[in-house]
Amino acid sequence: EKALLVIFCCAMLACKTEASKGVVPQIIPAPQSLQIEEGIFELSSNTYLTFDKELQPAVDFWKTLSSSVLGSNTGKTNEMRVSLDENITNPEGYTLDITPDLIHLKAPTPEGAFYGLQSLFQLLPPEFVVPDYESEGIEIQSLKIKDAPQFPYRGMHLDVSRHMYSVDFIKKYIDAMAMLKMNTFHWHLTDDQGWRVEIKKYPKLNEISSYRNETLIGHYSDQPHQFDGKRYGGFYTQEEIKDIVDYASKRMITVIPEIEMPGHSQAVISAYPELGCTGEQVDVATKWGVFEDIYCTKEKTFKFLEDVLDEVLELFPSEYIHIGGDEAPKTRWKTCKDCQARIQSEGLKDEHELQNYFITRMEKYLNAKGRQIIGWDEILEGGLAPNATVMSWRGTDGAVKGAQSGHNVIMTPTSHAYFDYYQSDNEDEPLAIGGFLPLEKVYGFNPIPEELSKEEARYVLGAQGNVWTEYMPTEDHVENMAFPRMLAMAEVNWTTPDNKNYADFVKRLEYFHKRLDILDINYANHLYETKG
Ligand code: TNX
Repeated sequence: EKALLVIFCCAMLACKTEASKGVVPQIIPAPQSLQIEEGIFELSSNTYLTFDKELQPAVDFWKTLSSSVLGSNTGKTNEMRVSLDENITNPEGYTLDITPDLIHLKAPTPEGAFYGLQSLFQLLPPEFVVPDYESEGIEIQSLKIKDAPQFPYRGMHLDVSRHMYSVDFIKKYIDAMAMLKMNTFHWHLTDDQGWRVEIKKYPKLNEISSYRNETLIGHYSDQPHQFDGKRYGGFYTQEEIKDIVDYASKRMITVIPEIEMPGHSQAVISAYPELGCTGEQVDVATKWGVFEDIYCTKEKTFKFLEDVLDEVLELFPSEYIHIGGDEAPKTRWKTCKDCQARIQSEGLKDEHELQNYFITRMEKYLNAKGRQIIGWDEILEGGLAPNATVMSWRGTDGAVKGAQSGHNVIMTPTSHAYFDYYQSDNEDEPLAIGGFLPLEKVYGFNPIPEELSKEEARYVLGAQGNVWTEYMPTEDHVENMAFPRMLAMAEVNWTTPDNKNYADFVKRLEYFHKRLDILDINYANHLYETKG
């Protein structure tokens, strides 16, 4: 009997040690420093929450996440305190100290507090977000985190022109970004294959430009496709857009709209042929590619674009407006009377300088309204608009040129940031646009081009994952391409290179699968060993 008792006591002790460990921290993106301490904090409905009112926006969000656990705040067994600390120098930084009696989060801004809460959230069991999740007390490991992002711009892009996705899906995408401490959603709203934003002044944009006579583009385009008579597409109403922008801002995410010009504008020209060079009617594009019918540089076009932007500015309070600028073939401009007359009257050398005239003119318009422009690296063509930020996608040359001439740059090179590329060479990979970008390569990305000096490197605002959707007709498919590469991009942007480690990331990612499952995110999960 004595022996049994000894065994029983040992077993109890073992249990106790097990319990005193809490959930091992598995945070993505990895914090700058994390130190495990002795003891466990037990989070429950008796945890007393206090906060400085300056940080209220972050705390409000926490309450929506955790209402089932932090319901009553009556018993006061222990405390969670969110306090303002203006000594933390990075405006998005925070410290998180967890001891058995107190969770103490300190931040200089609501953003910093929000990221601290996201880290805390990742210390809780993944089931925490399941409605009605009941817990007598969630054990959290005592620890000290000191954290701040490496880059101020941490972006994800989504193309909704080639295929459109529901408002709920856009919110789900934003939720995932927020969890990963990303802060910018680049919303690619217009392209040759469909116009997706409601514009009241030009109703044909939504009656005609928002729909095409073909459901599928991408790989289906080479095969004969029977048009079933139903138009395909749609657009987001201004009310829906306002709702999304507000939803994102509660999650500390800025939504930057992209309105493409002068290229990728065939959908517009299908509704308003007079804005093109030939005046001829064209259809909303049903295949992927680069199209020659682009905006003409006549006054009527500029008036149209200014009117459109006026409505766009009402919907999007972002400092930046993305005006495209990529892949604008000059074929039509070469033979267009209006464009040639413009070249003459402005004393320009050629059509490349005419592109620069176009972008600079739109920049002036937006600057006068207190906004800044971002353009793809083609905006370097024929000279760079004075205040523009360059989004560098064709390698890093654009970024190097931009930064060396004192312009801000955002890194999205195809080599490391194109999530429409294949992510594995498994045979069951769905058909993709080509290119090969496995998870490990995304993870290894250093957004600062080698050619830049320390001084010049300051112009690199950060990096962004791009999700072009020619080959992604469904929301499930988008998720499969975006996850887990989005997680790697989050760590590229947040974590300094000396704190990055791919093997460790993969371990944390495997743990993260449970979270993604609970959030019903259709991630690809066979990507960690790369063959090619
Ligand atoms: C080029 S990247 C484009 C997009 C396509 C993408 C496909 C860029 C600025 N333009 O229109 O969707 O390639 O990867």
